[in-house]
Amino acid sequence: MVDYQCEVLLKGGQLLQAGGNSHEERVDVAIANGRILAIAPSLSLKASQVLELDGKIISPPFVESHIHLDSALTAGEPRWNQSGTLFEGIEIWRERKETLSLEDVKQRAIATLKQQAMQGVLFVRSHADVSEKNLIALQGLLEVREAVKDWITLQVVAFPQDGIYGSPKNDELIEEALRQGADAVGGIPHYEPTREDGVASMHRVFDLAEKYDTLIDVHCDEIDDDQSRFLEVIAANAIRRGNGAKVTASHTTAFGSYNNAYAFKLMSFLDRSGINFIANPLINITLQGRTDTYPKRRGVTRVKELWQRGLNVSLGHDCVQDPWYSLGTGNMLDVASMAVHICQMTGRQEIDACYDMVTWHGAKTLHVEDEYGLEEGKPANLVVLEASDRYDAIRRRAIARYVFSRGRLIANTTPAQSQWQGIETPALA
Ligand code: 17E
Ligand code: FE2
Repeated sequence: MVDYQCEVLLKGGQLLQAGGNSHEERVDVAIANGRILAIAPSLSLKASQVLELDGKIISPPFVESHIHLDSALTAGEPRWNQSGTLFEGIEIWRERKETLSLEDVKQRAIATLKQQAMQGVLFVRSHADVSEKNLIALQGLLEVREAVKDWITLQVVAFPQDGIYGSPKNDELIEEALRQGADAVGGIPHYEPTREDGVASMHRVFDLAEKYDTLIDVHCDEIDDDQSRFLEVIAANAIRRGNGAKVTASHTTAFGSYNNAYAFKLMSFLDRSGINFIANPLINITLQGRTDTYPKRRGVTRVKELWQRGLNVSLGHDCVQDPWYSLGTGNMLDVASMAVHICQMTGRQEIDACYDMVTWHGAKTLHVEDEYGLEEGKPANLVVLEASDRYDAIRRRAIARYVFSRGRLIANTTPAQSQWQGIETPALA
């Protein structure tokens, strides 16, 4: 009988390091009992499974820090978003959510999570619309969180899509969602009936987070209006309460439209607040700019400048085939690639940073850093990518060759092979 010392031995991969370049030297990684047992240039351990990686990169898993799983896979139901605006999307979803059932929510959420996991995503933060009279979206996603916990980590945000003060019952519903166990409290200040309501909703969100000890993730200033200024209310609350690390401002697309005099002042408050940011470049570039003629704004927050100042920025898909965005695959390299383009992060370190925004930075946003990363003793969550470094991974949308979750191989993908069948070109003399 063979006496195995580990379950899996990955041989000759390049380990990605947080904030740095790929390791030049190749390493072996041993997995045992669901955890990373050892990482060293060469390991001679008996393993039940040995995989030769031949220089492929070993990455910590992708982190999807912003998605709506309750609406995923409903594009076209009951109708297509013809204007392409956020607001038509909200109206279509309002009709679709009348017909939600638990089964419907759970089936679409799990199908989407599987699609994500097969592409190396093992940590997900999803919003659940709680401005919905029976809290079915929330209940469905809380059940899914439990059902999938052995292979993917799901966080659920209680998100009041129609505004906390948009209808009389919504304030009660969001609090009930926190009692039922949502991980984070959300908001949508730019869609509250008045500016004052928007400001009040932000104080309310911080009070609720304190009362139920949850994280905060607000859809904030998701509009091209340069007068939409709720981000400052979030920053001020985080500074006063000292909880910035647990607070996230999602979208903040209006920040791309603020005048620089205001933006520079705001930046120094953001520095002090230490809050996290999430941009959703696929969705921001399509939903925003819709009221412009030409020149047409990009409608994305100041990702490059926030990152340069050392603030934590991560990236999300936001949607996979829903009323706001009919495309989407769950692949985080699509998101990173779009960020490279619309945020103009084409410098070499900038491209690498966009990769980090869908991995380490996302883990920081989700507040799961303790269980995240490629270190001995941590849970063996990792992805082997068919790529030689981060830049190569983004450029070619490298496939996730092997996905390990809690030490188990949960998905593998075989590369497509193309063969040249055309006319041979004679070599030049
Ligand atoms: N709801 C919202 O307010 N904003 C979005 N981008 C999506 C849903 C997808
Ligand atoms: Fe969103």
